[in-house]
Amino acid sequence: MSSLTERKARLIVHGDRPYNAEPPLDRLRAAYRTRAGDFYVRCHGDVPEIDAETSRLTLDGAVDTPMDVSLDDLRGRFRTVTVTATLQCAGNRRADMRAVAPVSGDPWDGGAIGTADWTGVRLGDLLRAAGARTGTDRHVAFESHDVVDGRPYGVSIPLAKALAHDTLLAFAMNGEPLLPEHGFPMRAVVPGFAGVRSPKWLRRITVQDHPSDHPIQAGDYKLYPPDVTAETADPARGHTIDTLPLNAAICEPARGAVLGPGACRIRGYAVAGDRAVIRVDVSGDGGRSWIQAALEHAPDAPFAWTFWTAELDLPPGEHDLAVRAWDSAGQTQPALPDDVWNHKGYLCTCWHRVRVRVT
Ligand SMILES: Nc1nc2c(c(=O)[nH]1)N[C@H]1C(S)=C(S)[C@@H](COP(=O)(O)O)O[C@H]1N2
Ligand SMILES: [Mo]
Repeated sequence: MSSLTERKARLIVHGDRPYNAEPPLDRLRAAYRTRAGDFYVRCHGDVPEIDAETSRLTLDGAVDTPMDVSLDDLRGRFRTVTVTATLQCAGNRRADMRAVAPVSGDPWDGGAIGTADWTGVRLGDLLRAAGARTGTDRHVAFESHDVVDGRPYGVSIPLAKALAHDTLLAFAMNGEPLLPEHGFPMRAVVPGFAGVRSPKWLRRITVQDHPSDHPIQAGDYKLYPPDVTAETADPARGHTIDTLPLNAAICEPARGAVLGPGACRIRGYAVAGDRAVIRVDVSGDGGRSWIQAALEHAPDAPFAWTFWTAELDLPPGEHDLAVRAWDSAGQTQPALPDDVWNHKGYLCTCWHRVRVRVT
């Protein structure tokens, strides 16, 4: 395994403590399954160092039989499965919103996203084995080993999502143990939901009748209307960001690229939360006309992104490339950052635009 310093040097680093970084978009687009060292890192506190031999996981709350198990017990007791899924930060593409007005948080480009084969056990298998009591307003709360503002990182998901087939407690990414910055020795993977709901360095799971009251769940990661400011935001009225909306980005060519004349190959990704991407349109004239891209998707991976490729013949001059995807509900993306702007800079899903010059 490479060192953290070596891995950092390959990424665009937004901050060291906490450590936040994303890959350049052309490298992101180079492999359908993102190499662990190229996978964006989003941390709210310091990366904890955890001993996999002694580390334990607790499951308590509204269950018949609470559990307190080592990671070896966990693997021994439950079937190991692999799910190909995309993980995306709710702040992905936030940088594009700054064209409208300032936003809080790191200025992520389109690289706060990645796709991997996640191997672990189904969270639902644990919950069923423990006799989790079902009910309409039940939540599964998580607590992790890292500390954010004096409290352990904590979030929750609805029980129904915790019981879903593809929701995992993962210990491997693309067949290798998780890297420390991605949650070693074990994290949750909640496909289709914002990355924040997939806690890394997991230590406790609680079944309860209310969402987690940790600040990350109760205060952050809420979607507000554009007239709400940091001063007027009321978390109780903000929408909790769980399922992610449709999004797409152009990964190649890069913004500001200077290209030779002739056929220009445009490549990127599209992702649709818990729906499927059915079509991707690419424009060479800022959205006045569109052509359809060819799509590439892993079979049997409903929660993984779609790679796409299109070719445009561009005459000499400046050109505004744009992309928009369509999902299985026939919905597409808003055109402008003005359409999606919010002061926290979440869910930047407007058409991704890249200006290039052809000489
Ligand atoms: N314990 C813990 N889990 C966490 C976080 C964190 O700071 N601490 N960040 C979350 C956020 S906001 C995202 S987008 C994903 C990022 O996962 P990655 O760093 O493996 O890409 O982890 C989530 N899980
Ligand atoms: Mo995130």
